[in-house]
Amino acid sequence: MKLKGDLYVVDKNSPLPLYYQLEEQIKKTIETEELQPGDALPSERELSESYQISRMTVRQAITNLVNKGYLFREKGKGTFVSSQKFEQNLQGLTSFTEDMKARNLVPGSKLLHFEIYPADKDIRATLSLKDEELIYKIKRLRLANNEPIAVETSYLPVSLVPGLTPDILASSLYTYIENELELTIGHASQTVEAAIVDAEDQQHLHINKGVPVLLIQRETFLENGTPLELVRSSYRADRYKFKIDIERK
Ligand code: 16G
Repeated sequence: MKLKGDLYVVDKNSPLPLYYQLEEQIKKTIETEELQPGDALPSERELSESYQISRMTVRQAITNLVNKGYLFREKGKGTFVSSQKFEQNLQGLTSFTEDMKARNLVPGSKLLHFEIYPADKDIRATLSLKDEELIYKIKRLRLANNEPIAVETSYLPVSLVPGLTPDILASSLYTYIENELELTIGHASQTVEAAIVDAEDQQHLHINKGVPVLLIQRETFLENGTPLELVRSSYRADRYKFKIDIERK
């Protein structure tokens, strides 16, 4: 990183903590694209010498920026600037495949679990199923240009979506539902909340222990109101953000 002139200065008399001042300066160099995605950050030692602050202060600033998704660390190599976060508009009922293609990224899926079993009480209630009706439980790791983005667990009634196979799930579920089964997906209700992933998903997503994710639950219905799917997904909060356009009526 080439920090220019006055950027080398932190104000030791300011009430703002030094780590925060450094954090803001590094953030500025990323936002103004002085530092580009993939660029290496100077070492902790170099930063501590240039700014005349302790390495602990530098480390604190860097850790905060890693946790906020601006930087990422690679063992033995250093700290680098992350790519921009993927932004998804919450207005449209789109599929993961459509979202990624719209950004010119190559969508990918890795099937982690595929099972057919009689729905338990909770899922039965959400999907308005009769007793003992069979459902699919599908867990997929979703990727963009081979980078893990989300872990997605979906429940769908077998009677509504017959013939689903691991092969089909390697590409788009919605394409199969709409093009092969000729069903019309109508609307969905979705919630987003912060959560901490379990150890298994943390490994799939390549994130550190304790790093928050965006937990999204979607209930999707066909045009005629029949419940189609219940999906719980953990999205990497360091790589993904959701956008909502709001209007004052
Ligand atoms: C999205 C949907 C999910 C749907 C999937 C189908 C969210 C939070 N979830 O990930 O409900 O099952 O797309 O994707 O947006 P596909 O057609 O690419 O398999």
